[in-house]
Amino acid sequence: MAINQEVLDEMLLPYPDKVKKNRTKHIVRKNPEEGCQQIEANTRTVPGIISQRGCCYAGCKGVVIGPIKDMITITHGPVGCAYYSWGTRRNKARADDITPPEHIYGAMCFVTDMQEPDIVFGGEKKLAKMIDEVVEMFHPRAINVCATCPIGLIGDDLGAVTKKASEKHGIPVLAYNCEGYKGVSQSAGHHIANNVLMENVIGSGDAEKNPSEFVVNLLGEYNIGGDSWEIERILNDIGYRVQGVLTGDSSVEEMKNMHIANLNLVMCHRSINYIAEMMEEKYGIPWLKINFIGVEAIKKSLRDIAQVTGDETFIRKTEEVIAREEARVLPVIEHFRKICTGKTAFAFVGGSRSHHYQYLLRDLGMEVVVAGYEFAHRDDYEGRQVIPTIKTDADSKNIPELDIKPDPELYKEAHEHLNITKEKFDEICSRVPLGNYEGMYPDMNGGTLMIDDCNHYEAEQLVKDLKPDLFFAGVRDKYIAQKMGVPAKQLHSYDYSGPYAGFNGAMNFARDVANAMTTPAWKFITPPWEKESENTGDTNA
Ligand code: CFM
Repeated sequence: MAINQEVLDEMLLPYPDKVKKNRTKHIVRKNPEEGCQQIEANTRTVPGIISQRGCCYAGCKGVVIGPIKDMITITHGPVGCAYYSWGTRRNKARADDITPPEHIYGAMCFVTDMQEPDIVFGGEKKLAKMIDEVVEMFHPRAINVCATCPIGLIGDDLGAVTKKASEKHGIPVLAYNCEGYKGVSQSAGHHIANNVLMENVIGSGDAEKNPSEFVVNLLGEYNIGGDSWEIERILNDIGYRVQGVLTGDSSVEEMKNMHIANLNLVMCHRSINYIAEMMEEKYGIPWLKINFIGVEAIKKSLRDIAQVTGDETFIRKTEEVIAREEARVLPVIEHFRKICTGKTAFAFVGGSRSHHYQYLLRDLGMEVVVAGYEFAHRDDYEGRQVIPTIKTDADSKNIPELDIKPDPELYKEAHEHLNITKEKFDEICSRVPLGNYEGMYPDMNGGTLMIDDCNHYEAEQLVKDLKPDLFFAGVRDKYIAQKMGVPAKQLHSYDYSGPYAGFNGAMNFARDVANAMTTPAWKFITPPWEKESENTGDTNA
């Protein structure tokens, strides 16, 4: 489905000139003739526009730090910041691998509850007292303290308080200066969390490598609706050992020893690429982009991993697991595919899912006609190639060499691809050995639309004009679509369903999507554009 320029012109029409100029740069209609078109991303939202973005604190506390199950995370700030980031993300955790099992805190909410006098006179004493109380009551093995906007404004010294508390109680107490206003979105918070974890937790354990096993870490996977459990099931079946997941269902013990891995698998590049790169630099662990959303994508990811190991046993086992799982899930998916084929969808999600879910929707015969990220950077849209290079230094000499040697020229070109011709771009894409040249742009069809930081008004206009069969987004924009008679599903929390990753996830997703579109409820909703027509007496609408 190609989208006309008129639809865009109409959408941009009510904007003042300055806003129109700004928003135009964030909207790209794909024209394959033009090579890789540039999109503006990771810049400040126009004030006054109803954005779907979150803040720096949300990215740090809510996204990366929140799922660590055996650390207590204290929000230093007003109760609202803690309350609205409490238990909303559905990052599941098990208690059975933690001793004692009551030492998991994901279901609890800790906050210093800053009041007016604390803002006036400072909140450091209150924070120190709260850490003392938390240690006395819960005896946690580590504590995180996340700052909210007012903390930075009044100048509380988080680092000094946590350092003192750490010495006093003999446990790590980590400070995250992730005041909400920092950066332009939650993306800044991911970076802050990555830095603190890397400096203080990862690599601090004393586990040793066992040459007889191939160890992987799963990075950028947060176990929403049980996703990482399903991915781990598949990886374990093939014979890999998963040392740690960042940070879905993760624990401090696991994270401390993540440096012994042979390979890092990166699911959500946006939120964790910093750690992947730092671990490569510090410990020589290569990393590979993977995507476990959609049967074809899973197959490709598993084969890529096997290729990196260069091990015949893994290669054979991978094919066995794929064959076994496909035989089980494809007939189920096929049943729902009949309902879904030919349907169109919009996808507006954070910083990786709008792209990852395109594969799963394609498995179902659906086309994503409008896609956008809330806070991704340009490399997430346009693709960024990373070729894992297995080092042969003393630390990793037990790992076989890659079959396909990375081509330094290709690596260089990939980073420069934004300024090259379409021919060169296509040539690079076809030469990428491990299929990890990922990004929204390369995967979309000509004539479809990419929108960065799509706002409430734009989403509404596009639904009205293009009438998609399904609208994928978050809780903020889900109901815009539903009130217009278009079924909507949350791709952040999965609307209490899941997992959607892995082979089982693909079955769940197919079922949920087919159900969403076939429920008779939508027949009872008159969309606003039809009501407008009724008012004007236009009976042709
Ligand atoms: Fe990564 Fe995420 Fe996402 Fe993200 Fe998020 Fe999320 Fe997301 Mo919601 S870490 S970028 S900040 S995949 S919480 S698990 S669903 S916006 S697309």
